[in-house]
Amino acid sequence: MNIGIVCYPTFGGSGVVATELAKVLAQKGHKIHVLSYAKPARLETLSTSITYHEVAINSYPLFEYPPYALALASQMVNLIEYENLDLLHVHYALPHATSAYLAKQIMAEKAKKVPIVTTLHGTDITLVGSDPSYKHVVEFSIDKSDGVTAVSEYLKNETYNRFDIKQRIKVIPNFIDLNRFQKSNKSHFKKAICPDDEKVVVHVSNFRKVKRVPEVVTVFDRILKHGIKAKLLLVGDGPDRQRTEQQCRDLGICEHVRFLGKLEQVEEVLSIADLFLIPSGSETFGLAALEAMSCSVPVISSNIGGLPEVNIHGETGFLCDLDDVDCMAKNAFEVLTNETLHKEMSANARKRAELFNQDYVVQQYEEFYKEVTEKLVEKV
Ligand code: GMT
Repeated sequence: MNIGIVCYPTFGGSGVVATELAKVLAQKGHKIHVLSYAKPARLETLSTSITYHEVAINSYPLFEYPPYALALASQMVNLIEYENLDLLHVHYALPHATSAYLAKQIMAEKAKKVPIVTTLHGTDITLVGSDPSYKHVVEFSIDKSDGVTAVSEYLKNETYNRFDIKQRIKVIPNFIDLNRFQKSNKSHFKKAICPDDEKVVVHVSNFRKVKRVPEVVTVFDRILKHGIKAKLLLVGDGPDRQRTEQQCRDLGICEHVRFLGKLEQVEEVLSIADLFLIPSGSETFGLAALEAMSCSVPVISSNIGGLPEVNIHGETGFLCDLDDVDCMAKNAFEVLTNETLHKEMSANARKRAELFNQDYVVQQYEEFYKEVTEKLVEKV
């Protein structure tokens, strides 16, 4: 098929899922057109089957807020018309599903029907999308898509709870490249970071408030206070970074904490990890947890959102109530000191990650594309 994929270009989250999907679909022989306002972080490989299109947005003195959604819709029309798209798959409802609806209407005037698939990821439903300033438009645009998917059962239910949506929402979970995300020998890196063979605790996020990075540091501080020799590696960057750096200074633990910033090869850090912490306040899936699990790293997460669909309590790690740092610290101590438990959980984590194998999940997207396309043809 000739598929347009629309996404945000950001590190992590929906942008990563969309880009990885684009790459796998291209490998499977589809022609892919990726549309975004900047080149997505993981779209690094040169491929004859993937073309990247940047949304050009001109500023004008009148525009305090340049109308991105309109420029995007216009570019979608170009792609549908000149690249002869069979289907447009938008990731993150806001404003992508709305622009897609507009593009579809414009194309209908030109007597061309193109199905729109919208994948809901998270804050487009749980935070921004349900904000009164956007709600009606988001609701309408999701409902007008020809096919809607959500990355977890939790997100599907949340969407029905928060919006009046009649569309059937199909759950297609996020997926993982098991070859890329697997534990590999990084003994040089481990030696450089941990000369005394300390345990390695890792957190990866965009350091937004919702990720609760300061809680990661609080839990880590307790780990140190329990007498465990350990290092904390923080991957990513964002609004809470400075606050977290200050917290480390206040606690006097800076020498045990490394801020690694934004990294492409997260799997290299995960390869030396003994434990992954993700205490998020909201998480519709938790791709970062899945990436850790795929590298055989046990996970301690909050028991919220879609995280229990990924991390299984007592098997692949532990789930603790929101903000319960005592629970997280206690379980971290357990998993870092009980070798048998650690080994068992590491193996279970990898095994669970295998259920989210990209080969299997991407096939579900292909089948859904087919179903949605056939439904649209029947409507004619
Ligand atoms: O979590 C982020 O910072 C980005 C965000 C997004 O909407 O792009 O991620 C959401 O989508 C990811 C991919 O489907 C999920 O793994 C994350 O759990 C989800 N984030 C939240 O719900 C906060």
